[in-house]
Amino acid sequence: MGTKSPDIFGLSESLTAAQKLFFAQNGFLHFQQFLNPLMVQQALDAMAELEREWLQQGKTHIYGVPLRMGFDIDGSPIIQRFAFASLYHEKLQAIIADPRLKALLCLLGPGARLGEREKDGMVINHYVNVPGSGFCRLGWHTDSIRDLFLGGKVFPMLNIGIHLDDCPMNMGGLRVLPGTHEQNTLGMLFRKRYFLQHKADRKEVGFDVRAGDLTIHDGRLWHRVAQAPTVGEASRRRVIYIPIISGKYSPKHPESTTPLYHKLHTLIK
Ligand SMILES: O=C(O)CCC(=O)C(=O)O
Ligand SMILES: [Fe+2]
Repeated sequence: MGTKSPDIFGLSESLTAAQKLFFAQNGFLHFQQFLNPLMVQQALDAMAELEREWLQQGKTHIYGVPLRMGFDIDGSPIIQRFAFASLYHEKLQAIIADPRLKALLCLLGPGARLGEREKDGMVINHYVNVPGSGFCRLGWHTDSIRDLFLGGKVFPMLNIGIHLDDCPMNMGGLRVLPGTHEQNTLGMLFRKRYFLQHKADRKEVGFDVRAGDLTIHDGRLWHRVAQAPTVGEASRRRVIYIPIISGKYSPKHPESTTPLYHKLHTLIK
């Protein structure tokens, strides 16, 4: 098993030199209580409302990105991966508009912005361990592989995670390989078998996450989501992801076509 992440920082409106240094060396940071319990509950309520709406409307894609469908503990249908969620709910929009998130932009550099309309926009992942559940873990990967796959060039990007459930390290959850954001292209391609490999790495780091915490990782960092050791309610894990990107602004729109990457991804998972 990996070690616990030793560094937890508070998020104020600007980052300290120590935080920036830790990020440069390790490729990730963990901040406690970005959202207070009331804000977490509002986000969960918004997510549930949006889910009801999208299921009722029979939506399968948002801005060309496929929704991942699954089943809850009681057998009812749920959405396990939302895309562009902030564009469809004002409470989720408010999270992306929180001025404290701006403090994180400096980690990417000049021209950095929150990708509300780009990539997959605000993603929400909903993992739950039920017998036969298809989405209770995620194999080793980097987020930047998409760029390599789509265009051959990696554009710098970061991913902010806003965690909506408690997830101590012994309940599974996010695992990262510190420092791997600095690897060469070969390392990014071949260190692990993309999405197929789930085994713990000796050097991986996990997090004792409380609902409301925020993590941020470099898109080139190797990471995975470990499966909860229990089934049912205790295994539920909901996380909002927001990309930080730079470079040419390339927003998607409701009629955007499905990227090839997502078509293949649906096949291998
Ligand atoms: O759920 C998480 O914490 C990580 C998800 C992830 O790595 C991804 O969706 O690319
Ligand atoms: Fe990822």
